[in-house]
Amino acid sequence: MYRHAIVRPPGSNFAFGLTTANLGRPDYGPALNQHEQYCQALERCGITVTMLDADESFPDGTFVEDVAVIAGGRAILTHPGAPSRQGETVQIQGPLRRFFPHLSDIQPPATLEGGDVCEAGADVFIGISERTNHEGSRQLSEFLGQAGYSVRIVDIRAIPGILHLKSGLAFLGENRLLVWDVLASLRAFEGYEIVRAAPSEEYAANCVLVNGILLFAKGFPVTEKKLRDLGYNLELLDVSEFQKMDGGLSCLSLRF
Ligand code: CIR
Repeated sequence: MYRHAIVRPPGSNFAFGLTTANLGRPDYGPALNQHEQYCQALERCGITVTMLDADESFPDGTFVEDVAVIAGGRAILTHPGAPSRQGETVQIQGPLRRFFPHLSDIQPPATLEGGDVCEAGADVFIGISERTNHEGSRQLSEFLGQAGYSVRIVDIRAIPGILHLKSGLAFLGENRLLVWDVLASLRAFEGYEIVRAAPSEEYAANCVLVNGILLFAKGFPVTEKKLRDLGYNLELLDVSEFQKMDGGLSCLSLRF
């Protein structure tokens, strides 16, 4: 069960963040509204939401998931691979310390972003990506090992169009994963039941299971139906403005 989430609304310079999406410039008003809807959905899942102030110094700062990893009741600050995002870890320390007084941290030359970390029960998948390097995965594995997790590494650097591992992978509970087609047969996922996101609905793979409710992006009907047929209780959210900035449902909160 998750009880808390930390979120940060986008700042007015949100559109100046990093993106590869080619979907146009996000609109600030709708982005704020979608963020508000997202927070309300978390609350309906039984979560107490800690809302930080928007931070104009970091246009990508709304994607709080990338700056820390929380697992097994402990938290570790990351060291983002995107230089423009490295300062975000300073901004999140205070709020995180209120819940986790003893914060660990990933040390350079390691890079790691939380979007590359997918907890799946007793396993944690760590993606090696443009943002997370081997040293980052090694340091995080050590931290997770102490908490009793077993780590599986997934190298996604050759997969076109994927930013973070969780852009293409979500844990659906019950030993089940939702993945992009191109990831479906990777050895790292052996032993898991695989549900494939429909081709051309890749963005839908970034969904989040929160206390029995699957927060799922609006506009991906084929994958949505697959999941409903499997018995999931879906809550649809419009995150189109965040998609324009390569972000999605998981990126917008730190959950614990
Ligand atoms: C970035 O490129 O860093 C942001 N514009 C998007 C980060 C999305 N985060 C995530 O997938 N965990």
